[in-house]
Amino acid sequence: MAVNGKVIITCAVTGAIHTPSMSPYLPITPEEIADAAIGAAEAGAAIVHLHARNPADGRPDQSPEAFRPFLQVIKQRSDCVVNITTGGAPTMAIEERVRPAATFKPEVASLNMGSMNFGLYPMLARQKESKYDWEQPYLEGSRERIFKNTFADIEYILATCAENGTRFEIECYDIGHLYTLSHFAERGLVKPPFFVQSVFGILGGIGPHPEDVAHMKRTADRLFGADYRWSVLGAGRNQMAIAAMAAAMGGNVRVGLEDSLWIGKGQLAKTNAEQVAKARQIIEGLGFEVATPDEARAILSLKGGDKVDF
Ligand code: KMH
Ligand code: ZN
Repeated sequence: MAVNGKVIITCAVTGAIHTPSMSPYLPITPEEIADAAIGAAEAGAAIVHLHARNPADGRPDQSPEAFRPFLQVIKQRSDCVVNITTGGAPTMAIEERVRPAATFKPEVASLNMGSMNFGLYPMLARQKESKYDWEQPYLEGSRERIFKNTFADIEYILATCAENGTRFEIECYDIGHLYTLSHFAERGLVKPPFFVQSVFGILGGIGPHPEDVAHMKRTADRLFGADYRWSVLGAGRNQMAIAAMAAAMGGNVRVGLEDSLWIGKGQLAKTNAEQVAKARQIIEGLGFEVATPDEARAILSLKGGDKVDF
């Protein structure tokens, strides 16, 4: 799976899962998001996966205006591949979610392959105080919220982004999502090589057990053969174990504070770059090399960093 022994590290620097009270190191402002992305790229990430937040209170913000300032800085200071979320946050409508990718036409955008429960509320138990009033209802509300990605939603994102030459980080949180990808591939709406980001350990999706990782790969191998590039992300404390498992099996790896705030047991990561460096150590320890941005572009058939609209 790792093409010529090159492993693509994606770093997801802030996301919409964690809230500011959980870690003082979570990037919030455009400056913090740009610095985090550039630091991650310097540490070895070929791709940065980006969300935006309202700088006043850290709330997920999917307006193109919130993305523009850090996209421009990242482009000036790094040649890494920029991947813009279309997941946004589970509280947002699909039209709002797709707007930044439609506006800026990045090389990669995320594409979530199924509707699901997305339980964030257990994290409330660890949080003594909330810095901002939106945090508690946001986390608590995940008990009854669906992260909605219907067939029509997926078609809408594909139709909006595909004409821009944007390709997809196809987020699969369960085995059924691989079959949904297969359905869209049969209809010719997604083209190989598929960049499958399999997600382990979200409450509502597949678990983080080695059997789960093996079953995900086995099923993707059967459905897509040589037509896909496999990447994994482990949520929370499973992050590095899942990365190590998948890298040993020839997979690519995603890390970053979107997926885990930790660098060790009970130890908050101070930067995204720290997690990238740790993933890099694992990859190189296994005898592989990390892919450069241009190697990632070749492996994933991307259009090139000069063909984006920011
Ligand atoms: N937060 C990850 C588990 C997206 O941005 O489209 C999934 C994600 C979704 O990255
Ligand atoms: Zn994301």
